[in-house]
Amino acid sequence: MLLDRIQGPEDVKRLSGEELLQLVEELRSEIIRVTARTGGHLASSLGAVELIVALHRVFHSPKDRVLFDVGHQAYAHKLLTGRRDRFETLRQEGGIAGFTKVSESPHDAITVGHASTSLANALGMALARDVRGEDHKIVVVIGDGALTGGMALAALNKIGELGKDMLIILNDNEMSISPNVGALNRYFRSLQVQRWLQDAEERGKRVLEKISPRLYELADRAKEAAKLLVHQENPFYAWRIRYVGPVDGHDLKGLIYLLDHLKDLKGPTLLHIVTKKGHGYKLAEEDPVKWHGVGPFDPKAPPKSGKGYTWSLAFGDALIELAEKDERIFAITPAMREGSGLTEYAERFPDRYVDVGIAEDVAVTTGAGLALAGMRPVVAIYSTFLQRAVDQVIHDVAIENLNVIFAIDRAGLVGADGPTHHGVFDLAILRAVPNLKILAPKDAAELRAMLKAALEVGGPVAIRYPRAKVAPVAPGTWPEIAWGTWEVLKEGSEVMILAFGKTLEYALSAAGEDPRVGVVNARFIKPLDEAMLERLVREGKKILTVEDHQLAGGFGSAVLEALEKMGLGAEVKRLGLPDRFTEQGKIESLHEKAGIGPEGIRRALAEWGLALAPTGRTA
Ligand code: HTL
Ligand code: MG
Repeated sequence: MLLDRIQGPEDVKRLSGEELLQLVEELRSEIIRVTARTGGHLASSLGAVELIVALHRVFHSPKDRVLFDVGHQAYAHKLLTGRRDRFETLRQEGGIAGFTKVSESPHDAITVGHASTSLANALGMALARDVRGEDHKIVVVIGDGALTGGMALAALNKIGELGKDMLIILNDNEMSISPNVGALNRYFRSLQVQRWLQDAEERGKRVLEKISPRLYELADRAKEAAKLLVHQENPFYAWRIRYVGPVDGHDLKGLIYLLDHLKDLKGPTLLHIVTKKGHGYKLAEEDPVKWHGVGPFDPKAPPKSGKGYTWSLAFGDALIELAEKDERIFAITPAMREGSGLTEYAERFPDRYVDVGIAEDVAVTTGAGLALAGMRPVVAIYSTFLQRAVDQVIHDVAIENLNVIFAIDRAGLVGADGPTHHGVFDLAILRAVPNLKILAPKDAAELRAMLKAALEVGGPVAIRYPRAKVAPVAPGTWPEIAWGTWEVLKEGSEVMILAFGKTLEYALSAAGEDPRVGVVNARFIKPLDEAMLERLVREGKKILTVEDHQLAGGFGSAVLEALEKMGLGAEVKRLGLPDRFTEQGKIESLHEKAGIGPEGIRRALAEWGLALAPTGRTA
């Protein structure tokens, strides 16, 4: 295999034109082969193979800086920059990351996983380069989805003003995870149509028939086209960013030619390339949404449809039933329709649904606007991405105690996506915000009870649930929940474990049948059930808190603060995630490592002299 000879980008520069094409094929096979075993962002990475080969052919990483936005499309980059040997470990515990990561390779210019950060990073690097009088190139690869983020647009605004030398490659596949949204996106579609029509005029109607994937088959034709394609009228014109495109992003020769010509231009240039998500793998091309991020699969057969019932689906189903009865319900997603379980809702209630793009800040403040206008918005958002909208929660929603419900998905450790995606800061952040209530259901029925209660109680309410399966409940199930109360699942004579969500299972499993150890479903994180806490402490029970969240500022901290406020002395132990970033791995294994799984809970109990047999019975 050619790939065996590629130790680094310099080796890409030695290949012949024929070999380059072969390299592209080999990269695709390798990405499919490994992703089938590890799972990962297959469709995005397949779509960027030609671009990445062209980049390493023309630029000199790591001297030249190549920044990948989100970093989920960069598998070919990993394979070409000395990580072939370790590629098998992609997304595995102890293995290489699914995104670019500075500590992993000098060729990874940024550590990333969240969208829209590349351009501001590039601006910083350009400022540093220029103040030091250095001369390396800066190249940004950003998807059409990532370009919907405010941070990307704001950085472009500044890059244009300062006229920084930089090549920005817009990798446009018309897709975010689901079909992309936004006015810019619409504009790009019209540009493509214009381009095709132009071609048709120039070369006769027959060209239209083969709206050709090989727009630049011949180098001299590319030259012509490159001139032609520098549009005067484009959205970047006002920002003083040179715009070139759109061109075929799977035409390797054409790309190399263009990059070679654009690389020395002064000022910022945006090259718009058009690619197909999943390119070269039929199943992924046909269903890029499903193949955006996949678990392990059989390369010859599509992954088993559906991965069982999840918290996301339980939320989506509940919201549909609520929306049927209450016309004020309005669902908002920042580009995560499928992941948040809103696919069916979006079909059923298209006029009470909005995908704002990869713009969590906009999602939250749009919720504020809807609430001010009398609606009952539900912002469906992953814990990790809510980090992007902290000020919007505080400033736009909480100050006026607006009726916005936050359905916080993927709370806790999320597994193979690793530290950029773990949802382990939401409690620490949200607990500090006045007016905001924070709840965590133990099952799908309780999630429904909480949604209903949140609508009744009003004001901002956050409901957090993990990336996990959950048992479905029958439609029409709408149990009541007494606001602010915890629930004793099992009495214990010596220790009460306070847990919620995912760690509740672990607590129950650790406690087993031992009569000394009880378990409480601490489903209200704010407000806490202070009455129950007081009762437990007055009965002389020791308190063990367990949370799938950072220890700092989390639920255990809230319990300690409440005890201090109530002037109650109690023996308390807290289990949670330590003060460091948790790496990628299998969720349950990461939980055990962090000491919040059943074993960790047993160990903590043992420290109190309560040795339990592995089955949970008294030893
Ligand atoms: N919100 C933020 C701030 N960051 C991320 N990463 C997401 C949500 C979730 N997300 C991805 S990849 C992706 C989203 C929305 C779509 C990106 O679309 P783009 O790239 O057009 O930029 P493409 O996949 O090649 O089409 C991940 O979490 C990996
Ligand atoms: Mg895209």
